[in-house]
Amino acid sequence: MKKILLTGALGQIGSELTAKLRSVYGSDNVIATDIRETDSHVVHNGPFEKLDVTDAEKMFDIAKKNNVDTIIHLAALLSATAEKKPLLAWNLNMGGLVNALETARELDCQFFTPSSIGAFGPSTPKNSTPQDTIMRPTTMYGVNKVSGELLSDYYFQKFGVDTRGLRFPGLISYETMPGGGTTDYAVEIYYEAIKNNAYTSYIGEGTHMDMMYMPDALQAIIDLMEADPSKLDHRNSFNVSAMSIAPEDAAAAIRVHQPDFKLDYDVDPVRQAIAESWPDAIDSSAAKAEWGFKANFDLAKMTADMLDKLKTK
Ligand code: AKB
Repeated sequence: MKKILLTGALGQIGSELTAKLRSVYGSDNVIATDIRETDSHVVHNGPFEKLDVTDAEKMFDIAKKNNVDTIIHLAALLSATAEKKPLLAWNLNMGGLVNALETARELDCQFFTPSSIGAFGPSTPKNSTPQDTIMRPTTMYGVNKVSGELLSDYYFQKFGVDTRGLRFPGLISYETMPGGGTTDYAVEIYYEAIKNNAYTSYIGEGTHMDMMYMPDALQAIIDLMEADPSKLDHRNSFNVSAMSIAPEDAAAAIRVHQPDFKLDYDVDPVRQAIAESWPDAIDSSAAKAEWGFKANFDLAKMTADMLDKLKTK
């Protein structure tokens, strides 16, 4: 049975991953941490500690005290916030990562951290973006993600730390809102569809980006962590995507349920430029071949589930 330390456990991925891991590995075996402490199931339904990931000593102490054998490091600033505060992003995203990798090295832990489609840049092939290709991002977030992939590979090659990672697309979910990302519109559009039957998109018409529904993302993390290491040619990080959509595609999927749903645009130049520097559609075939990645939700199935869950919420 794994004993897992999670950072950023109150964030969009963390809040749902904590619950999922607790259901798979047992509540006491998942130690959730975050810089904040809120009134959440993450805090109440199992071990929780407040942790600023730039505090290396505290991270190490929590991991050692709890005898963890796995670290899932999620705490990071997303692309749009990182573009506004590049130095903070460098210090937090890279400082937190190196602290988490060092803790994993010293305590001999398995390690997971997400990379992103943001690791690619304008010179990367836009369609069927290969697993191994040009990576020259033009955002601070992208610089952090490429550096993180390389650093994670380095810890595997140099120190034998069992590092693994996924290049996540935009993640769509109904439990916790994302914050500060470029792909956040694809979550907001569903909330606004329920509240106002209308949405004004800050991402322009025709701008395609990869997306995935949260249940598929959580399963992908668990499947990769459980994968036979002898089958992994890659480690940090695997392309994974379930769909490539533009705002009008999400709107069309919503109109199947709400025919009068209205979409208009008020494009934010900063987030639009970030989106245009990323691929339109990445190729997940290495993840499929090496550890059996599979997405169960396409746009239509995800839209039906999102609207249903948000109505109840
Ligand atoms: C963002 O938009 O910054 C994230 C990502 C794709 O990494 N959702």
